[in-house]
Amino acid sequence: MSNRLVSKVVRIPVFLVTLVCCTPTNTAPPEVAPSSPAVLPSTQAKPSAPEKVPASTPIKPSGPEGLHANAPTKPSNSPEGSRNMTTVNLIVGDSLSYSLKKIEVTAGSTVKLTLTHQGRMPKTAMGHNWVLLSNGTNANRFLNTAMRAAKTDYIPESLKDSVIAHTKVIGGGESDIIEFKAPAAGEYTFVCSFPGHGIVMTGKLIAK
Ligand SMILES: [Cu+2]
Repeated sequence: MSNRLVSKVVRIPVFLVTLVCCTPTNTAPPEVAPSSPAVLPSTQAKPSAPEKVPASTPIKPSGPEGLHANAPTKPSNSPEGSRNMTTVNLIVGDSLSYSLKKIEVTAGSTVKLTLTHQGRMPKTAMGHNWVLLSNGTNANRFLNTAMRAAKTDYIPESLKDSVIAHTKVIGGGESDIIEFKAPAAGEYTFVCSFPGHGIVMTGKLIAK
């Protein structure tokens, strides 16, 4: 009996020892746990790494880089920009036509218009411009006067008040960029005032 008791007594301590052993073993994992939090701070420390290479994206970047990449994109496409600036790309070539017959802009906005001549003919033979006429202007009368105004690039001095905006005359391979304030809401006629072109080369600018 005594032996059995002893054995039990011995066994119990062994258990206890085992538990004790286990306990420290459990204690060890907690140490691992703190080490894992240490990994987290290290992640947070990543931003500090970029700080060492400051030129790259600013402080909070690494993870949310995508977000940051999007962030700068939004400002560039900010509604303010689109509201205040209308961009128009108009193409012409070795024929009597504009790529656009109708141009819509926001009334009062700033319009940036690029006229590009993709043809090969020189401007003396196939020159084009873009002339926006004010309301009430008789286009045919304007064109008849303009065709005799070669010295002023086919913009007649006497009818300057009829012109809201215009590009210069360009030939093949050339382009011209102008900026002007879109007129009040309404429909306006634009023409090419190069001799003989305006009857066909015409369209409407609609300000809304
Ligand atoms: Cu023309």
